[in-house]
Amino acid sequence: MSTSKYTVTAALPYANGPLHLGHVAGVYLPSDIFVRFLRMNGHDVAFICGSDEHGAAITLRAKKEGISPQEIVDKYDGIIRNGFTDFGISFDIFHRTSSKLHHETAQDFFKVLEEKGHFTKETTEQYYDEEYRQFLADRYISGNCPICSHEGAYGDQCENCGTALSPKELIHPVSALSGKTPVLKTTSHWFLPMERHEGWLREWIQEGTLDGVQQHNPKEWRNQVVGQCMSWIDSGLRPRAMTRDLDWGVKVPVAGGEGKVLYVWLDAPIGYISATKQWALDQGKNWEDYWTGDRKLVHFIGKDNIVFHAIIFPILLKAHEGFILPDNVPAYEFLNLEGGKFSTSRNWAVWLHEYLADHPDKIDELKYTLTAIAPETKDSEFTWREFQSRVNNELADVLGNFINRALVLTHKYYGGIVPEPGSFTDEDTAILEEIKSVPNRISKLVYAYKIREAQAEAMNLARIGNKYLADREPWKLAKDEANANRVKTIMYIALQITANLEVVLKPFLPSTAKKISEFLNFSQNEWSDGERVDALPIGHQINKPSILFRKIEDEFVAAEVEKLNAINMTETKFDPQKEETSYDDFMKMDIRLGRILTAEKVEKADKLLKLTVDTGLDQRTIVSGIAQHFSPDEVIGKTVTVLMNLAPRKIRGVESQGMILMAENDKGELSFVSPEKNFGPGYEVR
Ligand code: B3M
Ligand code: ZN
Repeated sequence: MSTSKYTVTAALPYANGPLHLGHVAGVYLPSDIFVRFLRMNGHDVAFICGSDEHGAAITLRAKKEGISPQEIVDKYDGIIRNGFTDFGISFDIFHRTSSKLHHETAQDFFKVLEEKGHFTKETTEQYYDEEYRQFLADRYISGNCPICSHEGAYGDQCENCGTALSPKELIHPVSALSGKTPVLKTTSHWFLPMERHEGWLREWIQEGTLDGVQQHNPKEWRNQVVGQCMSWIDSGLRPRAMTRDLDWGVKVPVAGGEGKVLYVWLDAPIGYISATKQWALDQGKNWEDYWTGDRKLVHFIGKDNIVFHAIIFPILLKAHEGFILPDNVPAYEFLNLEGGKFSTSRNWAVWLHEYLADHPDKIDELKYTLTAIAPETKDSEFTWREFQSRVNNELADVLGNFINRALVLTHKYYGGIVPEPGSFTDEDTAILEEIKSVPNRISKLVYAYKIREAQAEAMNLARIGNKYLADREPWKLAKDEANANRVKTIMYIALQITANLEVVLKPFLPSTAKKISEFLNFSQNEWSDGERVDALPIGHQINKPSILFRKIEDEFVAAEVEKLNAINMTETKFDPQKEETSYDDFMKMDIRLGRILTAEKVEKADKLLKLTVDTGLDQRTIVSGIAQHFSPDEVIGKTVTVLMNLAPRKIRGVESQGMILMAENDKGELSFVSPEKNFGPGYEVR
C-alpha cells in the first residue's frame, strides 16, 4: 500500500475546565486510534493538539472562580495535559495558545490577511453591558436560539442545535456578566466578509474541487458536516467580526487595534499551526512541510465546531495563501450520560482525570466502551451499566477468555511451545482465510472514519477465536492420544489468531495489545493488510499469561452511579430570577392550551418535530425542538401550553406559528406543561 502524509488535529480543548468522557469519546479517543493506525501503516503523521486559552470561556470561568485568567488556564491546562498523558493519547505535541510563539503566529497571520485586503473595518452597534462597561460578544451574551428555541444559546452558537449565531440573532439577549438586558452601542472591528467566499466554498464542500481540481472526496465527509455547512451557506454568509473589545487574548497587531484582541475562533485554529511550529522546532523539522504540498489535513472535532473548521478556517487558510485545506473534518455528535446531557455547570459528568485517579487499572476498559458507543452519526449515551456489560460480556468473556484458553492450553500441552500443525480441514482453511481478511476490513473502516465499526471488526476476530475453541473443544480431544495431531492444529490456529489480535487491537487497546505481546513473547508493529495469518513461528516459546480483564461487579456500578447523583444533588443550581417585568408586558403574551393533532420528524433536523396543534381558534403548524425527547407517537393527543402570538419564524424551511412551552430539569429532560384538569384546547393561561 502506498503511504500518504497526514496532519491530524484534535479540537483544542478550552482550558476552562477538566475534560469529561463526552470530550474523550467524541474527539480525542477516535483521533488517537486513527493516528495510531496511520503510524502502524507507515504514513508520515503529525498529531497536533493543545489548550485553547482565550475567549470568553476562560475569562468567565476566571470571574466565577475569583482568580485571574492566567491562573485559570495554568490550572486546567495542567489537568487536561496530564489526563491525556495518563489516558495514553499519543499527541506529537500538546501546545498552548497562551504561548509567545502562538501570539506571534496569530498576529502574523492577521497582518497578512489585513495587508491582502481580506478584512473590512466596520463600525456597528453591538450589545453592551452598562453595569460592567463591556461589549458582549460570544459567550458573554446568551438568549433563546432563533432556530431551535433552546434557552441559553450563546452569542456565537447554540450548543443544542449546533447552529453558529451572532449576538443580534438571539431572542431575549441577556448579559452573562450582570444578567441584565444589554443595550446597543457602537464600536469598530475588523470583519471577514465571508460572502466573498461563497462561490468556491460551495464548490469545495459539495464537489471537493477548487477551480475544478479535486481536493478531497466529498462523499467521504459525514452528512452532518456537509449538511450544516450547506445550511449555513444557504442561509447567506455575512461579514463576521474577527476582533473583540477585550483585554484577554492575542492583541490586534495593527494600528487602531488598541484595547482589542483577535476573535478566539480566529486565533484558536491558528493554534494548530503554532503547535506544529513548536513541535518542528523541538524535533528539528520544517513546520511548513506539515501544512503544504501533498498532505492530508484532518480535523477531529465535536459537531458544535463544524462551521469554524469547515468554513471559517478554510477561508482564512485560503485567503492567507500557501496552506492546504482540510481533507476531512470528522465531526462527532454528542455523548449523553445516564439519561442526561453532560454538563459542566451542573457537574453532571464523569471527569477523565477523576476516572483515571480512581481506576488507573481500567484504561482500556474505558477506551473500549467509549469507542463501542462513540457518537459517530448520532448522539449516544454512556451508562455505567453498559460499561459493566461491555467489559464483562465482551472484553472478559470473549477476548480475555479466548486468549487465556489459547495460552494456558499451549503451556499445558506443549510447555508453551508453538506446535507444528497437522493437516488443515476445509473449515480450518476457511477460518484462516477469514482471519486473513480482518486487517483489510478494519483498514477500510478506519480510512472511512468508521472507528466504532472498525473496533467491532477487531473484536470479531476474538469472537471467531473464542468460538473456534469452544466448538472444537481441544481439551476433550486431548484426552485421547489418537487426536494429538488434530489438537496441535487447533492450538496452532488459536495461537495465530492471538498473534493477529495483538496487531489489530493495537490502535484501539494499546495496553491490552502490549500485554498480549508480553504473553506471546512476540510483537508485530506493522499492519500490512492480509499478509500475516501465520506470523507466529512454529517452535516459538511463549510466556505464561495472566488475567487480561477483571469483571466489573454490581457494587462498582452502584458506587459510580451514586457518586454522580450525590455530586449532582449538592451542585444543582437554578438560574437566578429574571429581571422584573410589568403586568402589561406579561399580558401581551397570548398563552393557551392546545392539543397536538399530528406530529412528524423534520427532515435532516434530528431535534425538530413538526406539529399540527388545535388551539381552539385554528389548527396551526408549530416546529418544536423536542424530537430527541419524544417520538411523534408519544406526543399526538397531548394537551399542552402554547405561546400563540410569538412572531412566526421559518425553521428549516417550515413556518412555525407559535411555541410549545416546556419545563426542563437539571438533567436536560423535558416535560410538557399540561393542565391538571381535563381542559380541552383554546382556554387561556394567565
Ligand atoms: N476550544 C472547543 C470547544 O468548542 C474549542 C475548539 C477550538 S479548536 C480550534 O469546546
Ligand atoms: Zn439551537
